[in-house]
Amino acid sequence: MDYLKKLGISAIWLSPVYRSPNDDNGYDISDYEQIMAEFGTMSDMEQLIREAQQREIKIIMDLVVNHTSDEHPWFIESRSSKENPYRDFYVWRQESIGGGAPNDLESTFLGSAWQLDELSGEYYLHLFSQKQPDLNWENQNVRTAIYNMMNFWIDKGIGGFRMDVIDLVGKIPDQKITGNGPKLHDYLQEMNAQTFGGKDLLTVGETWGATPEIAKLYSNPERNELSMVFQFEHIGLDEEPGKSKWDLRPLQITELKEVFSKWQTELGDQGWNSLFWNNHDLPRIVSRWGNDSAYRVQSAKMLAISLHMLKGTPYIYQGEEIGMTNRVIHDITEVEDIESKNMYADRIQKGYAKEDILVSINAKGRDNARTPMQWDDTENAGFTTGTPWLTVNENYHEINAKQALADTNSVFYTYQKLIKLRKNCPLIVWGSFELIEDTATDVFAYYRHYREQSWLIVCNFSDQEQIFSLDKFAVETIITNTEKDYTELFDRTLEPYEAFVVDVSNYPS
Ligand code: TEU
Repeated sequence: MDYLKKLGISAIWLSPVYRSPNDDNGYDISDYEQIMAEFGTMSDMEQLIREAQQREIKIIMDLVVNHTSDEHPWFIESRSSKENPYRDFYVWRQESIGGGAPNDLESTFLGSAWQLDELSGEYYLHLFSQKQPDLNWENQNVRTAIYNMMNFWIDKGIGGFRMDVIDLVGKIPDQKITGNGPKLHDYLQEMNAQTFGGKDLLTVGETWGATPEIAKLYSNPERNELSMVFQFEHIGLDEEPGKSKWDLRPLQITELKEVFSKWQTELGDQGWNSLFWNNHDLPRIVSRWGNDSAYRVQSAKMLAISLHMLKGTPYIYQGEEIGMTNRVIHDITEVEDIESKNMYADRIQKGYAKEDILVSINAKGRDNARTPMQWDDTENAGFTTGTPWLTVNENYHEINAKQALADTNSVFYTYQKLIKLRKNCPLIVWGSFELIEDTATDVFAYYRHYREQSWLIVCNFSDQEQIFSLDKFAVETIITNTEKDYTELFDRTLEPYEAFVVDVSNYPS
C-alpha cells in the first residue's frame, strides 16, 4: 500500500475477491458477501479498506452481476425445481421446436450459450462458462438482491464499482440481443437511484459494445448512470476484422491515432472516458505495442506518456508501472485461463497447428498479464512463500519493484511524474485535444489546449528513427524519456520510442 501511495494513485480496482470456485478467476461468484478463502477473511478485507482510506486511496470492487457461479445458493435453488421461488432468478428456456438448444447463441468462451439441465429438461443461459449462469435482470427480485448487496459493500466504505460486462444485463436472449438491450439504461438509472447515486463513489462500466454515442448514455452526468466507461475500440486494432481476437495482424499506428482522436473529440462535454493500455484480460502493452527487449524501458515510458496526456481517467495494470512483460508459454499445460484453454481445444479439433495456436495465446492470452507482481529478486519475486497460481515471469531478477525504486531512471518514476502532473495541471484533465495530422505514420503527435495554455505531445511508436518538425519553440519541457533539450522543434530526429511533452503556449508578453 505504501508503494502505491508512493506511485501516487487514488484508487485500486480489485479484480473479484469474493467467494468463488474459480472457474473464471473469481468472475464466477458463489457468495457476494464473503471473501475467497485464498485471499483471506472479511476482517482482512475491512482492514484493507481502512488502510487504504488512511492513505487516501479508494478500493473499487469488481461488480460481477451479469452472472453468478453455478455454485451460488440462488442457482442451486433455481435449478432444484421449476416451482422454486428462485427459478426465475436465471434465464431458463425450453428446447427449440426442432429439439436441442433454444437458439444458436454462443458463449464468449466458445460453444453454445445454452446448457441443458437434466433434472427439468430445460436449458439455462450462460454467456460465459457453463459454471457462470446468467442472472435474469427482468426479474425485479434479482435487481433488488443485487442493489442490497451493493449497499452492503458501500456501507463497508468502498470507493465504488467496476461493473463487469454491464452492457449485457439488458439482454433479450430470445431475439439474440445480448449487448445494449432496450432496458439497459433503465436498469442503470434504477441502480444508481437505489445504491451509489448522490454519493462520492466512482463507477466504471465495462462496455465492449460502446461507441461514443453509447458512452454518452452511460456517462453523461445529467442521466445519473455511471461515472465513466471502459471502451475497447483501440484494443481490437491488431485483429483481423470480423474474426476473433486470436486472428492476428500488425497494428497500424494510423488507425490507433484515428481511434484515439475520435474518442478524444466526440464525447465533448457529455461523457467521460477511461484510458488504459492493458488489464487482466489483455496482454501487457510493452510486449504488445512496445518492445520488451532492446527498448523495454524506453517504449514503456513512451506508452505511458502517450496515454496519460490524453483526456480521461487513466488506469494502470499492476506491474505496468515497472514495465513488466508478457510471460512466454511453451505448452498449453502452462495455461490456467478458461478462455485460452477452450480456444486451444476448439482449434486443435478444427485442425489448426499447435504452434500457430500457441503464437495466438502468447500474443493475446489472458494469462500473459496475470502472473504474480514482481516485488524483488527473491524466490517467487517476493510475491509469496507459498505456491503462486501462475508461475512468476522468469525475468523477475531484472524487472521488479525494488530495482525500479532504486533506479531514478526507471519506468516507475515516469508513471509517478505523470500522475503528479495530472493532479496539478487542469490542462491534462480538462484541455481540448487536437491531433497533428501532418506527421510520419508512426508518430502520434497532439496538442492539449486549455485557456491560454497549449502543450504539445510527440511520441514515436516505432523502433526506427523518425523525423518530426514544427515551426515553433517550446517554453518548457514537461516530461520526456530522453535527456534532450526541446526548445527548438524544427526538423528533429526522434530516437526509437522517443516521447516528449512541451509547453508551446504563446504567453502574452
Ligand atoms: O470480461 C468480459 C469479456 O467479454 C472477456 O471475456 C473478454 O471478451 C475477453 O477477455 C477478451 O478476450 C469480463 C472480465 O473482465 C473477464 O475477466 C471475465 O472472464 C468475463 O467478464 C466474465 O465475467
